[in-house]
Amino acid sequence: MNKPNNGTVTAYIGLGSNLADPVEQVRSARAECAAVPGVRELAFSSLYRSPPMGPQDQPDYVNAVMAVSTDLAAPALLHHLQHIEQVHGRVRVGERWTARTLDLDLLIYGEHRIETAELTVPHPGLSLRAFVLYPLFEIAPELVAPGLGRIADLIVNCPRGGLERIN
Ligand code: A4P
Ligand code: MG
Repeated sequence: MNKPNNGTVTAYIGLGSNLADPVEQVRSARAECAAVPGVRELAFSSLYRSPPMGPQDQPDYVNAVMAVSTDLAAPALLHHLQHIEQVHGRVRVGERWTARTLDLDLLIYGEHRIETAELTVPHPGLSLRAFVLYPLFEIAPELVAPGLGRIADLIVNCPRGGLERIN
């Protein structure tokens, strides 16, 4: 499913929010991602709730993963995602892993491995994070993360923690 085809790549975007109505933040971000020129939605996971990774004095997160087909280059796609974060009032503070209205991570971009100052793909946290692996497995059970292996194998070593699917 993630083979480049005629310049079109299947990419996976991780969505997360734990401020200002997280479910609505994620739902509206889905529509905004799908509306980016050169991006088409292929699949969208269930919404999942989980306790925060990182500082514990922040609300639970709502997460989801979206598969898209895109003819945008990876940096261009990232810039669109960052713009959507800004529109959602995302404030970047000094500390890592603090509460946010919206976080959009480029998890996988076709079969590409990218290592630049602004972009690491596959996303470095992918293989350790239940809130990424479980929704990813839901929509792409056969997927292989370039350099990391099959999602189905990664998930075996990643306990769910407090991750729950939201009905
Ligand atoms: N960047 C590099 N590679 C990528 C990529 N593949 N996708 C750079 C997106 N961005 C990438 O990101 C910092 C820089 O990463 C960007 O300038 C970009 O060029 P940021 O969004 O400004 O900072 P951040 O998100 O606070 O930092 P970080 O380390 O990316 O945090 P994460 O990994 O996004 O984690 N707990 C739960 N339960 N659920 C969550 O979703 N999320 C976080 C944030 C913490 N705890 C969480 C969750
Ligand atoms: Mg981020």
